[in-house]
Amino acid sequence: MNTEQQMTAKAEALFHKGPAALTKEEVYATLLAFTKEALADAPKITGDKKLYYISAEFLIGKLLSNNLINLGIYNDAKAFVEQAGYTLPEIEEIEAEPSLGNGGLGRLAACFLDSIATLDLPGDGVGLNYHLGLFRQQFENHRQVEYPNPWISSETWENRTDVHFEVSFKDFTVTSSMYTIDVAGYNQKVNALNLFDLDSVDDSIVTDSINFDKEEIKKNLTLFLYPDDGDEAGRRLRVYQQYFMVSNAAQLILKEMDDKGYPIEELSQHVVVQINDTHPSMVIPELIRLLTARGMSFKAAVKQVENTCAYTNHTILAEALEKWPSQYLEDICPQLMPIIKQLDEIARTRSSNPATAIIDQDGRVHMAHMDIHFSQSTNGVAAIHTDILKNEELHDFYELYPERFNNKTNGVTFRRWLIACNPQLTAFLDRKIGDGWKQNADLLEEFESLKNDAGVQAQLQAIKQEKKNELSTYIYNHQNIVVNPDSIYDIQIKRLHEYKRQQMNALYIIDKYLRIKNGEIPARPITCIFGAKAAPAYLLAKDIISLILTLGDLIRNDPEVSPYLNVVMVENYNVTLAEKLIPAADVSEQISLASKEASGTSNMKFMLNGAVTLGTDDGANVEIHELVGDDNIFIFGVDSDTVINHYKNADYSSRQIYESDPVVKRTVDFITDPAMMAIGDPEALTRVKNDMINKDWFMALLDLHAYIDEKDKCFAAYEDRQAWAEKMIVNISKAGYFSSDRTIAQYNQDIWHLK
Ligand code: NTF
Repeated sequence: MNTEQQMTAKAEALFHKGPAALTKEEVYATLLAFTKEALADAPKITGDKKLYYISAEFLIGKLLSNNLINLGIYNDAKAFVEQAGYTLPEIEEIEAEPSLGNGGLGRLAACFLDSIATLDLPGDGVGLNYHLGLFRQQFENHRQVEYPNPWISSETWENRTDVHFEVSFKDFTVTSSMYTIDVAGYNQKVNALNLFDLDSVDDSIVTDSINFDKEEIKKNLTLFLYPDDGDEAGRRLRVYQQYFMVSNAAQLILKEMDDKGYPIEELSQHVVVQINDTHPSMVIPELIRLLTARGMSFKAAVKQVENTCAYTNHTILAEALEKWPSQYLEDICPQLMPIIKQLDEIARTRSSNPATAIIDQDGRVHMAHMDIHFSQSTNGVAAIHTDILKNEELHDFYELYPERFNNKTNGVTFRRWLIACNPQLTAFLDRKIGDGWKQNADLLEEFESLKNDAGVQAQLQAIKQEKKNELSTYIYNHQNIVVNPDSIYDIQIKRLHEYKRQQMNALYIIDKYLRIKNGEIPARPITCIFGAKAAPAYLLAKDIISLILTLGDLIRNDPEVSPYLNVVMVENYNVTLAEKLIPAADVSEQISLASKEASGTSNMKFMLNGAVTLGTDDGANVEIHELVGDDNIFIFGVDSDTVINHYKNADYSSRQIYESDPVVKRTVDFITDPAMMAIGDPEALTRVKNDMINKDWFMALLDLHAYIDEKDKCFAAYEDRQAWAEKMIVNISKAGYFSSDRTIAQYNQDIWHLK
């Protein structure tokens, strides 16, 4: 039997009917069952040394296509589905997207698992099985409203295992359960994503909103990713989650050492732990605690753990660098405090600089400091970010441990971000340059030699058009908004944060709107598309969403402007939506305030799909800029040194710019124009405007002029269709560097040393 026939047989066994009689749901259930069995039968990746990638987030997205591709049975499944009278995209609609992450950090972890397996490296993810994950976003009256997002059903990729551990909190002990999702590499071998949970967690304590009793730990521990930390109970719940995660991880590591017969004295020979940002940092004292409980001396345990762990920093934003009051730890996991105090003492013997202490004078435990002192490696996620860590944010640590600092520029898996989400472009590349690029992304470079080929240009543009049409249809079907497929698609998709400056994009739109009102008609219609969730407790971020939604409504209802300008915010932005948006983009908005975006990863996905970047010299944009050259990217704004100096000198005044620059003034003032206030939320609009004038902490007004000019230049360049196609080709051909296979090979070479 060939694979397609086996799928048919599976359907017959499950539903006692032939393919033609199957419902969509039955087709999905058949493929799920078939693929899960194939995963279970696939060889596990093994080796003498194993990686544990611990992360609070794994934003894995839907898994069906990804697994079919990596198992090499995509075409068989496609044939089976078509035999049943459906298309694969229709069947994929049925799968719920796992809600286990929030943004780039979680999506990076998912790309990494894919590449680790693809490179045949033994490495499992360890995290939590959030029942409701990140909230589902809905727009009501031009505001974001949050709802619970249940995603686990009987039809799931998860397998319950018989692995359980006891985790003791101060006042009670719980027993965990481990669920496993198989992670297939492109070589058809598998690693695992291990997600820990608690059987007593009770979804029913959450009803229609995302509020719940934060004190009832046994019932709420794994309900939500990042429970609202606006209050103390929420912050404590995060510590409960973190300790639960790392204690399970540490116990799993030691159990697997035991199972393989390795003595714990050889921990660092057989295990490497990658700490993904500071959420899993307590794995350091927890491992030390467990090793000493098994008889190892404290000194030896510290040495083993220090040699085993590595830490990745993903942000320089101070508020994201976790510092927990020691009282929280005393109240939740008091067994760690004596260890952390001893680590603090050791750290103080290594450096007398109080800035590198683990416990500060206010009794707060600095998680990143513990990571850097007690691990082998600290890495940033793009060249400029690592430089800023070394020279600014973590400079004192860099002086202490220069050899520990290294850069690992992020990457993305091309299996999901090209092969799965853009089959048209994939097939085209295969025809033009062969399919070797799927194994070796650097081979995409060969595409560049075709950049002046008029036929290639035309076909590439036709593919882009097809993806734009698909997106337009999707938006119409889901949000009832008409998007003109002949317009330029200008897309900004990422978490809503002031430093990412969606508000600056909104100011551009206002300026454009006012100019169109004034008779300045753009050469071609423009569609500005946003996708973003704001943290529920982040008021200003939610206000910015409100501003964008209001603008969209205003413009669509203005017949003078709507033929030329459209503003769409897609609801409930997630991985599935990103897979539809990115292939359809003409312009990729990457406009963070220089120095603030550690890397960004959507910039890489857009580039790979032939969009041109409009951005600041920040994060990985800097490396994209170097690779594609000035002609194939649109860069604007002040550089990171200027920004850093403004912060040091505290000399930035947005009010000064607002008062002295008439363009800025009229744009900002329009936020509370009567026409806006009449349809939007007046309080939200007023808060955004006041913040821009009085604070503007991320300097949107400073870069506004440069942004407007560069964006207009970019849209004008789009009109030279041939030159634009060349830019698309150069971007695609230079994207190979941003394959997460490259990133993972570097982690392995420099840090992990597996195989
Ligand atoms: C994010 N960090 C950064 O903001 C992005 O620039 C980067 O691309 C991703 O990490 C992945 O490295 C975070 O989400 C966090 F949590 F660190 F703030």
